[in-house]
Amino acid sequence: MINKLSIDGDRLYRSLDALGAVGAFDDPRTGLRGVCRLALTAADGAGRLHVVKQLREAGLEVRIDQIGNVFARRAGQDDRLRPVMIGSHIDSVATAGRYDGCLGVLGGLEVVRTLNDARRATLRPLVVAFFTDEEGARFGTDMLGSAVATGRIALEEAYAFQDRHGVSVQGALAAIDFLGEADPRLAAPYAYLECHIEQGPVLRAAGVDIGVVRGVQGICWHEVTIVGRSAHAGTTPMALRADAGVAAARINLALRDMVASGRFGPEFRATMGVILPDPGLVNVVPGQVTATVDLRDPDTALLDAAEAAIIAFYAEAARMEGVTITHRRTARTPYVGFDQGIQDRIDAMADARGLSHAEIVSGAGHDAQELARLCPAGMVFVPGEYDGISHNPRELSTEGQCANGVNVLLDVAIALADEPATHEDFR
Ligand code: HGY
Ligand code: MN
Ligand code: MN
Repeated sequence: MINKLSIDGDRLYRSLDALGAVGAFDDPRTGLRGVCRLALTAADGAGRLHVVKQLREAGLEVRIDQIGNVFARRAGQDDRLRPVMIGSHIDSVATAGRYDGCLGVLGGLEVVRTLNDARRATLRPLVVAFFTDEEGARFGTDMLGSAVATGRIALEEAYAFQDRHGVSVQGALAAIDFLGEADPRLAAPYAYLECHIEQGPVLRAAGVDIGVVRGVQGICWHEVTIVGRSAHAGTTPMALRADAGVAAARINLALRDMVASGRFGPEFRATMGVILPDPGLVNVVPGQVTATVDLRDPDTALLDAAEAAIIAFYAEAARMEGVTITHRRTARTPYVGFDQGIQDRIDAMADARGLSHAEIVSGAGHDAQELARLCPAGMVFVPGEYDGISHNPRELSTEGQCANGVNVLLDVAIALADEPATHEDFR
């Protein structure tokens, strides 16, 4: 049975704009207003307070756990039953737009507002959630909060992660007063749903309204430390150099060659996002470089092979440049497939609304891939303009695109939240 309710697209879009103003900055590169709410910074703290206030105003009971995850609960007619959870993240990268993650959290709030307006109860409780540090851009590993909630990362290990300035996750949580008390290990919800922008060109190019996400590709991150010898750029003969900058460049080009080789499949992607020379001065051969490597592949075996290949190349680059190269694996998740039943429901609800839809594998990581360890999980993607660019202030999904996604989210959430008790609810 298809629900007859629809969300208020204008209210949703205004809520995205309002949150987008928190941690906003004027980007000199694009001339656009971007968003910078790096995890657990003061800006993230302000964004959290902004969203928690609205969750409470919607009548939700808010709980904050020990890793700063926030869960806002709408009681069900039978409150003993496991909830349907709708979530995502509101932390951002440093050059973000206003939709990445926020669409899933504010979309969940819009679902609740729509049900409240219609005085529509659901059998099961609903929980709207946002998870700590999904991006991993500050403390180095992605999906941190949802990984702790689902047991992949231990709380004490997560607390100890530090940013470049030696600030720990625990210290940063306390600094923004989101060091909650609730147990961080999440009781399994009945189901988990996430609406998210695609962050790529596929849906928009195909003219498709809704992406039915089959799963999330594998992700592997390294932090690479290259130690050479700083020296005078003018007086040091080339043969006497141990240039950490050239070694980093060799690794970056090796990544590009690995993609071009085709050895790791047609979808393999590799990126050196961080390249920090020390001392980083015009007339000094770089004595040290801190770099990162980001490998992605929907085929977990090929991702393993790619990681082994780049590790082998680190040794080769070290030999060629006379430097030492060490690396630390900071993120590693295999391909994660989503629940077929939820995918089928997304298909059906999109059809019922006359929305076109297509299957897609997510190029980006998401909290849903962690929740999939606990319960049936699924994602609804919406297209984006400008080739779906993301992690860039030019990121843009229109009001209509966002409303389509959150309407399908509403329909699937209601259908799941009205499903009767099973023996699992009383285990
Ligand atoms: O890196 C990612 O895939 C996500 O944006 N955290
Ligand atoms: Mn995201
Ligand atoms: Mn992101």
